[in-house]
Amino acid sequence: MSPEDKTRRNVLKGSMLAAGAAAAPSFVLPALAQGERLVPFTDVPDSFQVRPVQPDTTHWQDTREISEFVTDNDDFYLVQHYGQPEIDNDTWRLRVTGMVDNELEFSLSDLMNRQTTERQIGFECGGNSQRLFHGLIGNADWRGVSLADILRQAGIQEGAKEIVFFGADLATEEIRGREVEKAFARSLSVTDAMREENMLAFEMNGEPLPHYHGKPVRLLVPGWYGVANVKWLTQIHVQSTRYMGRFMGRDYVTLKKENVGGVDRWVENSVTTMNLKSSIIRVTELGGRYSIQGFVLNDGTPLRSVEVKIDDGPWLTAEMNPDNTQYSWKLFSLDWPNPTAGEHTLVSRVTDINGNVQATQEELPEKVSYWEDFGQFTRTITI
Ligand SMILES: Nc1nc2c(c(=O)[nH]1)N[C@H]1C(S)=C(S)[C@@H](COP(=O)(O)O)O[C@H]1N2
Ligand SMILES: [Mo]
Repeated sequence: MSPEDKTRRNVLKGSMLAAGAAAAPSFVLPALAQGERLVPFTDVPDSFQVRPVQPDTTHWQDTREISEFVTDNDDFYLVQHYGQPEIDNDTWRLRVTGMVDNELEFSLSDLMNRQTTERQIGFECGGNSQRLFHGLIGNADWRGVSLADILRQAGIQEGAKEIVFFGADLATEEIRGREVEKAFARSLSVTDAMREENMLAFEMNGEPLPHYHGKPVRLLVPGWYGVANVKWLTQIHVQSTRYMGRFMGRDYVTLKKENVGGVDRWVENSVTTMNLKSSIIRVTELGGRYSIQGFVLNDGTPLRSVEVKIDDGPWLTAEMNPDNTQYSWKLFSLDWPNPTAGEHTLVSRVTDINGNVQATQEELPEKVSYWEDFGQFTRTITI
């Protein structure tokens, strides 16, 4: 879709909303109502651009333009490391192999004929960052089947530890001077894989899973960074050893300083559950009324509060969008009456019910890799 199309569509969304009702609730992030405008952030450089969706490339959102609780399939960010493989839904099969009592094979209709569940799941790439204004993000309604049911049907054998999920996308990687063909793959421990929330999804927002999002079936691990959600899934393999692939052991690996039993050590971890994070994404103005809006992502732990600080003022409690669900993204907004003209700083922080507070940038552990960028994000804006 060209940027022009996208703009036109947003205009359409806006005018539909304005025609529909003046009573659009302020806590949803609605498309801009008539007369409403986005207040420009001064931290977004002119060079920041959202490219249209193109084959095999990464796509991110302009988070200032998030206008729906559920992200359109075409707007939902895209990341794929080995390109986007062509798959024929009719000949596609999913196999379950390895340490199981019954090896299984499913066609797409086999899966669609099982009991299905629907779940809202929002996630971001583990490499999402302030540099992209957190645009590697999306929130959708997914339908699919329970992963745990399939694993129970296969019968995981004693001694099994890890479950590997292979995609159909392959690439030749040079590893220690040798060229080898590898598939994209990620693994979960048996315990993590058996969580009842995990699903094998074949529908996104009521449509068959789109090609770019991993058709016909992808894994979804609610509460985890996007890399766990293996697209173009073809094989689930149960084994007794750790799976050591690029996306478990070399990439999506955070290197940070941690206290290990009294000793400061540089520690590497594969990215897993999403850290507690909020970010302000847009400020709108309508007839002199200002509203500050943003999102939260985390591992699904219920939240206690989201607060916003304007300049050096107190932390103010934001209003949560009533559409939020446990694994969706969580949108919030705060009315900002009568801001003074000039430059302002805005920052948000989220606290969960266990009292964990989103860290400031300074409180984050010393970190080398850019994975897991979840510190408080200070924005600047001119009124
Ligand atoms: N088969 C396969 N699955 C994959 C990937 C990939 O490269 N190949 N990328 C992962 C990463 S890093 C992310 S962030 C999410 C992105 O999912 P989306 O493109 O549908 O937003 O897919 C994950 N699943
Ligand atoms: Mo990612």
